[in-house]
Amino acid sequence: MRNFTPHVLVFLFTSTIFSSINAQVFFSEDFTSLDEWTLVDNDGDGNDWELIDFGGNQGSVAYSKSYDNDLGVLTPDNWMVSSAIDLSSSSNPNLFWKVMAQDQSWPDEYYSVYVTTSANTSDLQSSSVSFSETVGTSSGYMTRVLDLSSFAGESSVYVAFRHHNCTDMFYLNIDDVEVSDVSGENVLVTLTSSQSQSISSPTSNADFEFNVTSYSENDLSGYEFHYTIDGTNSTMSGSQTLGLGESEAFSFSLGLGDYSVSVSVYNASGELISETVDYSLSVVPPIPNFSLTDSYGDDHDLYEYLSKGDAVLIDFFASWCGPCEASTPEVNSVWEDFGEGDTGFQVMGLTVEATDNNSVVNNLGWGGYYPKFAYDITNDEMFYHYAAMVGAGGGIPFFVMICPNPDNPGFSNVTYSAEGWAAGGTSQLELENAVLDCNPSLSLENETEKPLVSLYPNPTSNYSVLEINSNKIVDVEVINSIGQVVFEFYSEANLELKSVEIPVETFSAGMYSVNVKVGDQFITENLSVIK
Ligand SMILES: [Ca+2]
Ligand SMILES: [Ca+2]
Repeated sequence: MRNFTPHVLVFLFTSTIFSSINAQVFFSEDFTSLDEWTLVDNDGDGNDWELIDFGGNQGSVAYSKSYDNDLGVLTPDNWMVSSAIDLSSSSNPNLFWKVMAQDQSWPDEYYSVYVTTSANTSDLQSSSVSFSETVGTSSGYMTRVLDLSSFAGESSVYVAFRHHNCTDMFYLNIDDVEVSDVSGENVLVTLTSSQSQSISSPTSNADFEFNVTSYSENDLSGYEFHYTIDGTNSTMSGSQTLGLGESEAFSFSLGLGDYSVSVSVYNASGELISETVDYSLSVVPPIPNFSLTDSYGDDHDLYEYLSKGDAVLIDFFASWCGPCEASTPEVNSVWEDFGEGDTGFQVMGLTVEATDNNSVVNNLGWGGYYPKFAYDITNDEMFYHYAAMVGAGGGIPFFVMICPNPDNPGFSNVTYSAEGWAAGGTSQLELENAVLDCNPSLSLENETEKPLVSLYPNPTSNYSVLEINSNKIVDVEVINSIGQVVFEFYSEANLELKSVEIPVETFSAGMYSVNVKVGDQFITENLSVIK
């Protein structure tokens, strides 16, 4: 399974488009449409270049697939050929573009770029100006440049991107294609590290790295990198001579906190040769806090649990995920055995599927009654944060257990993680042991303290489960506010524990009495239905 909700991967990286460069532009494409391109599905499988917006700073990008989560392995030969580009008034044209493999675990996409004066793919394929590479891993989009000076003065020039010679990876993404004249001294500054980084102890620092890339007509040297952190100016001198498209990295370290940073580059004569770029940078503890409302309407705050010494298991799932369905009842069993959140162990289920709303989450029917949370961007942020922290490959279900540091919750420890789940007891036992290792005051004996009757969730809008911890005869009636019986259940003495699902989805809003007769004992619970 490849990356399924890649929103945050790109979101973490900042980029600047080429239009900031002081140069004459002959062609500029940020892929809000494919109107300027002719697409050729040369392998004929019906899959071709398309647009996608991962929600990051790149906005919409062009992508071609070598693997599809529904179709499986693909062998693309997909062409994207530009409209005619008029370079008759150009003097030193260069082609720039940005490229990234979407899934860093499956990054070996191969592609070629061809440039010629014909839009025909066979002419393009034999063009004398071309570029090919296997993309590989990267921390965000990489800038590429191709010298088109041999086309200066031509009135119809075509640029083609071809995704081919690779299979079974994921998505090849292309963005910010530009053909422009390069003249004078220009540089582009990009942040190559994440805008938000975590540190392992309160006194550590995080490094922020910037790339200065030359788009200058001649080799560039003697430049200076200027940066301002919360109003304080500093300077670092460039130590290299940069040819066109070459980069030098500059970095500085910051401790815990949020910072306003701006960066710019000056040439040897003290003239500004870049855009001044502003960033909000932050250094966060390894366990960032989050506050979310669960699908039943209850509020949860991670640091509140950690501050009172609770171990917290986060279960990342999605409604379409079969292994998540298999893990849920076993995780639920551990949650119940350790007191359903009342005795020092919390479970929080966070979906990473953008279409999983409260209704989807409440109607999974997987037998999980621990708090679950409809999709929020926070879910994705936490998923990528913890997947990166423990080196997981991006699959689900994915579990992390946070063992509390009550005095400083941000520096609590992840003591257990699992990607995937071995159903049938193996993973369940591992999880139980991990809970006990983290919180030795907990005991599986908590199970025997389970109340005779419990009703959860309550309040509810969709369903509620009544559990009766007894092997006696059980008689259940649910009565509405005007005394009508709206649901009945009867069971002979048999099972030790009876679970009765109450069909709340058929009830209207209001208060209901759940009358339970267990043997000779009568118990009444109030059920609140919210619509
Ligand atoms: Ca774009
Ligand atoms: Ca194809």
